[in-house]
Amino acid sequence: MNRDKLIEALKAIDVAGKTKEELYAEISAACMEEILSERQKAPARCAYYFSVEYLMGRMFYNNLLALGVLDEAREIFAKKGFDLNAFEDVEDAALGNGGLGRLAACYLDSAANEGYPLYGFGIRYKYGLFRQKFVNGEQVEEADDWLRTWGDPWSVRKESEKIEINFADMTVSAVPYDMPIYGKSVNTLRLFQAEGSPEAEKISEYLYPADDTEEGKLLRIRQEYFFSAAAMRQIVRDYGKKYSGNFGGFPEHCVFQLNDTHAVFAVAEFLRLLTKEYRFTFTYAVEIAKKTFNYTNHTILPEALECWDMRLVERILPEIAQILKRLHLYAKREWEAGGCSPAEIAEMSVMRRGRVSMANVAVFVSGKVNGVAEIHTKILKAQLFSTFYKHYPYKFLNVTNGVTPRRWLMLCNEELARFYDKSLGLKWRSDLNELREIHCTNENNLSEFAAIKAIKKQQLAAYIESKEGVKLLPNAMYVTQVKRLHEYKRQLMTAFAILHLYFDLKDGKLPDFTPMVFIFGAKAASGYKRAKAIIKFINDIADLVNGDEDVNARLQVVFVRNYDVSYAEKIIPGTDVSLQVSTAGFEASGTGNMKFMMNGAVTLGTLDGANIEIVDAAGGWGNYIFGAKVTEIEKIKESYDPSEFVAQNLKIKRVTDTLTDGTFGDEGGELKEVYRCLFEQTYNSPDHYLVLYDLPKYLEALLIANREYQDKELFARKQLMNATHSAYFSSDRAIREYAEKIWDL
Ligand code: 26Q
Repeated sequence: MNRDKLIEALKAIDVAGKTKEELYAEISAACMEEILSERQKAPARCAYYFSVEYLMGRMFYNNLLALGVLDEAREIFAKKGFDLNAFEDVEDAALGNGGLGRLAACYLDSAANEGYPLYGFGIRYKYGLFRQKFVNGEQVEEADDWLRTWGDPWSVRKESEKIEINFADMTVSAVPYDMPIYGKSVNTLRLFQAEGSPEAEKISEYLYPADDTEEGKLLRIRQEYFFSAAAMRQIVRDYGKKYSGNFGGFPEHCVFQLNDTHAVFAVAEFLRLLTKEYRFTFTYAVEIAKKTFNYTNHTILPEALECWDMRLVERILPEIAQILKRLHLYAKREWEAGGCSPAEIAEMSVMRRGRVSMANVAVFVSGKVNGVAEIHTKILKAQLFSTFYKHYPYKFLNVTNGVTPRRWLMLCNEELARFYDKSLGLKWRSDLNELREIHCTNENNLSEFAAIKAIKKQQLAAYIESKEGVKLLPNAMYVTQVKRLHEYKRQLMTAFAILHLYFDLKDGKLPDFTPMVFIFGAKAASGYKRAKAIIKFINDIADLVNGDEDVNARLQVVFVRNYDVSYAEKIIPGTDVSLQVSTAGFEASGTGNMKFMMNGAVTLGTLDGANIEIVDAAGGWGNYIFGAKVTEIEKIKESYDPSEFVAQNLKIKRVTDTLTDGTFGDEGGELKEVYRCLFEQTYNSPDHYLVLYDLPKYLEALLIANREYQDKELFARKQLMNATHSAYFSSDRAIREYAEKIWDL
């Protein structure tokens, strides 16, 4: 990359008479020209990342930062009278739902930054994750036509490299769009678009807006096969040509990472290609596959484990169905020979009761299987994959997630980054461990940090006022829960805690209460009724609280619309307390928790997922931990009876009663349904996620934090402790672990 040339090109851009859309296209094109001029020799060994989701967000600022021209470009255009912040209106590339999709994006960023050859494959959805509106407090989804206004200047269509994908009932062209990922190495994210007929185009039309399985969906199977097969054919054909069909060396040159089971059809396609097109034996093909594939698990929720009906697979992919059946028998034979019991074989089997378990295929064929936080990996070994673990202990390892400090610190919190520059020089930018040199007891550091936090809170308040029309209380603590809406994440428990505080404040019971603002952001899967009811409930609570003159100078609730990557970039730096309150054992890792930590928010949460490691790294002193632990849950459930619990605790009863006593409108009976789910035996286990059980301890933790917040210096110290001990949660560290322990790059 020729930086001087790029700067000259930027200077030469004339702003007069141009719309911001035109300028966006022109500036992006100038950057792309430099990025694409980079010629790199093909590396001897490459890693390929298979993910059905990439939540990239906006690429503009990220790319200018990576190119090292962001500050200068701001100046150049300011002089011309154009503010580059105008591009904050550019739509996110939201080709993902949440954690798993954003993780893929962070990993691409870090791999390029660290100089590892990592190539991503996925789907170029015409419509990304829906845009969320509220109508009377209820979520309404709108199509995310992300290409309409701003186009996609960061990708290049590769018409000539299109690949034909065959289904039993149609043939589809997979047209690649390549997005360069710029860093020490320039890698590529290749997204395939389905073309050919109106039927074909449907395959890449929509991202599935659920972050758990919807059963038996033909279109989902088509999507998964479509992109995995396109990627696999390209890789296998390129290799076959280069090494004249000698696949013995394939595992030395290629390594595959499956981002959850969503691309497991790539395994079947690989076996199909090697046996049908290259005429190798099935055994040979499987043995090559075993040296090449790896699998990351992101969830233990049973409803999110993909098990496809074999009749569906047979109908549209007969050859693939055949391959899966052969693999089933192949694995069975291996296990019989290895002395596994029939029960163990049934447990691990590829097919059961007419369904194919994508997770079992993935574990069987993978050299390495990893969980995404220490505790999650332990649960994989002890529960979900215990039989596999017994027979293949060497396959399993942990790689705790990470987030990219470029987007989640340097870009979203320039003020904090500049404070670090001033204190440490620039070396922390390539190694966050340097941040430990910042002394958290030094008064100067504390007051500078507190001033930065105050600025980020003001900026956030101004932004929320402009977007939502709500003026946040200026001198309050900002307490935030932003993530997908899921019962296990327990936004409902936060809602109950707020109501509890509300009633206490009304009753004059909290005399020393520091004003608190609760900020929510969350999308619910469009078919997930209970999650939608919880959104409505929180919006109704917001109306009640914010409209009540008795309390609204001390308590405020705002649920922002359409929470996405760009909104996160504003909310996270402006937060004091990060809520991470999932039921222990259910949140595989969480990654929002890491972004908050990096920006100096304290965590108030349960010992679940990566929270455990965050508290370890920052020191327990800096955070507020409460609630049932993973090791306690089973025992608690033996005797837990939510009705009895509430009968013993009338203040909690007052709160849960609001679901049914007419405090809020409930024409469709959705709140009643939430109520029944907490108390009635008809649900296999009432209050399955222990919302009520953990609520008293949650309140206690909130009130301790509220009291300690009055000591400004103490709280700033806790926050700075978190920020300066977040190096471990950089995706640079995580990607190095993948590269060393799994990919051998
Ligand atoms: C599967 C089949 C059909 C339709 C949808 C799906 C589907 C889609 C998305 C299933 C799961 C997902 C996404 C899961 C996810 O985001 N998991 C999160 O991954 C993060 C990164 O590892 C973790 O930090 C979170 O704890 C985990 O919830």
